[in-house]
Amino acid sequence: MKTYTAAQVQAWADQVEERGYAVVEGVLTAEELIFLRGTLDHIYAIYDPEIDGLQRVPGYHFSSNLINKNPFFETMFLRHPVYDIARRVLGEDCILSSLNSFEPLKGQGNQGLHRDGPPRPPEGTIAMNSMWSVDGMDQQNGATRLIPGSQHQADPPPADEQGIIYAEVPPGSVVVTSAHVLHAASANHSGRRRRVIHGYFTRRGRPQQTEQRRFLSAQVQAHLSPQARRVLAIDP
Ligand SMILES: O=C(O)CCC(=O)C(=O)O
Repeated sequence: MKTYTAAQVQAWADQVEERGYAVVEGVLTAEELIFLRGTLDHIYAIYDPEIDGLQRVPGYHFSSNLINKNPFFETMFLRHPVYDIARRVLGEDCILSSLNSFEPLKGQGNQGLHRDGPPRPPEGTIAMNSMWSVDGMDQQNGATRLIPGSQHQADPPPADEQGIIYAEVPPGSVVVTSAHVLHAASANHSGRRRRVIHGYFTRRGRPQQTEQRRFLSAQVQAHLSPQARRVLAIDP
């Protein structure tokens, strides 16, 4: 695993605050990408909204509650430098709100621009997404698009999408976004695979999208590390 200096981590955190996003390449190794491609396809195939809390999204492969599905996910969200960036942006005691994965299928995925929550309140950024790209993203397979700087405003999305950029990244990269920046998945024109894992972090004390203590099995909870328990807000 690559290590980064505190100054580099701070520079990414500053990018999230100032322009709404940062890109960290090379977070997942080639071996991990092979493992994740097989594992996610299995997880998509057996997804059960009754067990995992969120409805499947039509036109997408989808799974929520990933930590319950494979031990790999019990530590992935704590990985350097992504968790370190989350702590800089949201505070040392920030928590994981949810760990989901989705993939727009061919011809699908053209989401409208949105914020993952309210416009940024006066106290600052309250949540941050980390999008772990398993296949790489470009404009043909549905890359995330966003309007840099829009986290500083509360305006609705502009109809002409003026100022949009596409987060085109190689496999293994993580795109970190402020929850308050206007962004969306785009249409997967090519049908090429576009699996992404969404690790959504928020400030401690805010509700989790997946209430981890409720949705993680007793078996999984029993062998989580103390650090993972803390970041998943398992204990009151
Ligand atoms: O995967 C992406 O490109 C963004 C997904 C997203 O914004 C959402 O599902 O709300």
